[in-house]
Amino acid sequence: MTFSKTSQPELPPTRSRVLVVDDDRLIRTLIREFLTREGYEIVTVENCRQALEVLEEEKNEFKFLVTDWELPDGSGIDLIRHVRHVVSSHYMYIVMATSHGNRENLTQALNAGADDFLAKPIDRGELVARMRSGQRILALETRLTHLANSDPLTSLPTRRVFEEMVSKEWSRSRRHRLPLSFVIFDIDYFKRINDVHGHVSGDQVLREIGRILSDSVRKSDIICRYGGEEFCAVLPETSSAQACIWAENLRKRIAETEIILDSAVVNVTTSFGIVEAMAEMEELDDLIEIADQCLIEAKQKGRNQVVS
Ligand code: GH3
Ligand code: MG
Ligand code: MG
Ligand code: MG
Ligand code: MG
Repeated sequence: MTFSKTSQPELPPTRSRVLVVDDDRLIRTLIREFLTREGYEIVTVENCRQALEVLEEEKNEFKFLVTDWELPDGSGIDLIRHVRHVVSSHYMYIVMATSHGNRENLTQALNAGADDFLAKPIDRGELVARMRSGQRILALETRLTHLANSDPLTSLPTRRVFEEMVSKEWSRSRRHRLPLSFVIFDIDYFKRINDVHGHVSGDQVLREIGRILSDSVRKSDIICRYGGEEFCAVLPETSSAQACIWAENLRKRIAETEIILDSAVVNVTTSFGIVEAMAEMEELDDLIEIADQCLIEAKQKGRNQVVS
């Protein structure tokens, strides 16, 4: 059997942020130098208190934590335990760096939640290699999260993720008394596309509509493929009048797009239902129900239009 010579797969360039916790200034400087050269973004702190402050503020930003064992105001072990407890939004790769590298300590650090162990004095090659091993785990996690959270056909967020995000955004809008609009749209006579051009072409049309939708929203808007040929958008800080203008533009853009299939070029139209969230509405289902009524009306009035 022959093995490929390149043992390290090429990793994408990274701007991953690393939190380094060590009371020794020389160590902090060394790690910063070694890892900055590799493209990492380094934040250094001297003790547990500062580490917690930084994590609290920018919890979601750090992909790595490299911590010392003995810190002026506590132990790295407790810090790791705490971080594992509070950071649940993503996986943080944790490396314990210490000169107490005996087997017992190693076991204790791993049991507390560390992923890896780095012996002091710090060797550049070893540090970089251990970080790279962490990158592999994190890349896998990112891929799995994407797979679990996105519709395989259009890559839009799934309905479950959409509902979670909408619920958070809706609470925020209520707190700040900001408008929020819900838009649902459905492809007109989509069954015909499948019947005339086949299911694969139907899928191509859905992908193209998903792409146009993604391309038509702001970062703060929340979108998904809601069902077979139905899509949704939640537009924060947007009144129903503003949402109608947005939907009208999207409707036109879709109608004007020539979708190139394997055997033909087609145009499709879409019908829209829009509702603005009101104080008396309590659940997403209330919004969907009213928007759905508007969508049905748009269909009855002849399709290819927006009803609010
Ligand atoms: P209307 O204008 O009233 O919306 O008519 P329509 O034909 O679009 O609506 P209908 O609900 O009768 O048909 C929707 C079709 O969408 C039927 C279903 O087979 C198709 N569909 C649902 N999901 C998919 C999918 O993932 N891929 C493909 N190719 N077709 C799908
Ligand atoms: Mg120390
Ligand atoms: Mg339809
Ligand atoms: Mg229908
Ligand atoms: Mg439908």
